[in-house]
Amino acid sequence: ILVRYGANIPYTMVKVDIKYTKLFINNEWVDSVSKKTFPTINPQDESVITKVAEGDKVDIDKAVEAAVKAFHRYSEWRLLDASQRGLLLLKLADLMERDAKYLGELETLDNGKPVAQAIGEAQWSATIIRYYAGKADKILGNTIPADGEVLTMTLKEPVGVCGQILPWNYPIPMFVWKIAPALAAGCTLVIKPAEQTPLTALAMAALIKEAGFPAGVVNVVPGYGPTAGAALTSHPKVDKIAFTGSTEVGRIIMKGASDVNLKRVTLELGGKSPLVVFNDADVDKAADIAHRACFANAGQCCAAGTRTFVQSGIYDKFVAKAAEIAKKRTVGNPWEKVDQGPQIDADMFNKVLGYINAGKKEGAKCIVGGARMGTKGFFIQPTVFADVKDNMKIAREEIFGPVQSILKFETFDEVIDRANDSNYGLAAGVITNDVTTALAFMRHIRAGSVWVNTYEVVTAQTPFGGFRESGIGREMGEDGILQYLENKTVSLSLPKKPR
Ligand code: TXE
Repeated sequence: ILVRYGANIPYTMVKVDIKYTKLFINNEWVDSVSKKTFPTINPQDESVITKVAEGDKVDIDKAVEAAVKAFHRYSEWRLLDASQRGLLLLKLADLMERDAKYLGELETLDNGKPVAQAIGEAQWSATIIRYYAGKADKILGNTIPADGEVLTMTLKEPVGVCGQILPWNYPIPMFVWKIAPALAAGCTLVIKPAEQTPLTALAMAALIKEAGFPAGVVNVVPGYGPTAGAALTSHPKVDKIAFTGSTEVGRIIMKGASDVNLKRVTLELGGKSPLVVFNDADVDKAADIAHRACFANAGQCCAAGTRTFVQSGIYDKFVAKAAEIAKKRTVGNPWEKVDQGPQIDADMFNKVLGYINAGKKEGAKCIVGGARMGTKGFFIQPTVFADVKDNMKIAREEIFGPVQSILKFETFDEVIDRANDSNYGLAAGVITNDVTTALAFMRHIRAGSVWVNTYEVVTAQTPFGGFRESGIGREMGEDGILQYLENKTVSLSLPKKPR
């Protein structure tokens, strides 16, 4: 597929070579058993990019079988020294960096995000692999001074065969968040990428093979949620399921994971995160942080700060500034230097426009945007609503699009109550120059990540995940690898143990 970089990036034609469209099972590229395929759509112009093998239950069975075999106690993978697992991950990180431009371009084609951002995400993802590569041989158990004549220790062991179901909003980072800690821990994997964005997951599979991971350690089966995803979730030989996506499907996953066995479950789900701006903040800086918190990745971000609470003393000034910034946001061809590309697909496009209409109907003041952009592709104008009330749909439900809701507040306790009045609890931000306010905020807010005078600081080293219906468990950092480990307690009889 030929695409053209635009005027603001050196003007070249690039050929985005689509090398992999089959299932990746046991280090081989195979058709689905049914021979069925499904189209993946370019959100920029709604054209079919290519067709990809469509995995279903039988293909998931084959992939799980490969992963079970690769997890056998005498398998090549299980007999590797932990440090060697780390080296394989380091090699994978190098290959990702080598191919970051290609991976980013492939992502822009499939997902529609601006190409510079997509390439940056591939490069950032390599740093996450390196973090977990370093952890592979630093997984430590304890020795415990247990009562009685015993010597007791704990062994941290891989959970086993893991199913990992991915979303489409950050396909490369989400792939890496899932595989890196799991492989460092020594698990084997079956991954189902989102049906909207299967291409980079397959390109990553090719790099995993090139890096030298033994057959069956990583398997990638594209397909749909209710078929391939459900089969993976309820497979009796899968020990753990990790999922990122909607809260609605998160509930289905939890149920499925307890159908035939009792899988370990980690869920990273939706959010409706508050960003609270106090009177003492610098309005220009605050409006800028709030804008990026909300509109990054076309608003398709689970941690997006979508409820902007602004204290009454600076409310009018803030609203004017927020509108000014949103109007300047560049939206369009993702191969050019733009801030925002299209939404991912027709469903999400219609869903977001539906929320915008609901906002207007319920009486919020639409001060910027409020409509689609152009006539082709899933582009939506950056949209700002002021005077939003807590009970409006746009203040309660996850929109997952470029829509900012600004709400006014008077006092600290009032805003904490209102910010916490949500089923979600993924993230929150506060902008203030008063350290006491910041400290009190971070204590009282119910969210997995809290950012003070900044937003969306997410790194390999820091745990990420949600309170309440935003999820279960944490990814990244030390917590991330613990989710892929069992803790085995071993006690040895030790007569006459000195105490
Ligand atoms: O998510 P789904 P969708 C939120 C966001 C968005 C909404 C819907 O609010 O508007 O979810 O998006 C697989 N068994 N987020 O429909 O359906 C599916 O194939 C097993 C937040 O895209 O949850 C895909 O691989 N798997 C979010 C993955 O689940 C199933 C990122 C996510 O799809 C399944 C994306 C089933 N029954 C959307 N049904 C975040 N937390 O970052 C679907 N899937």
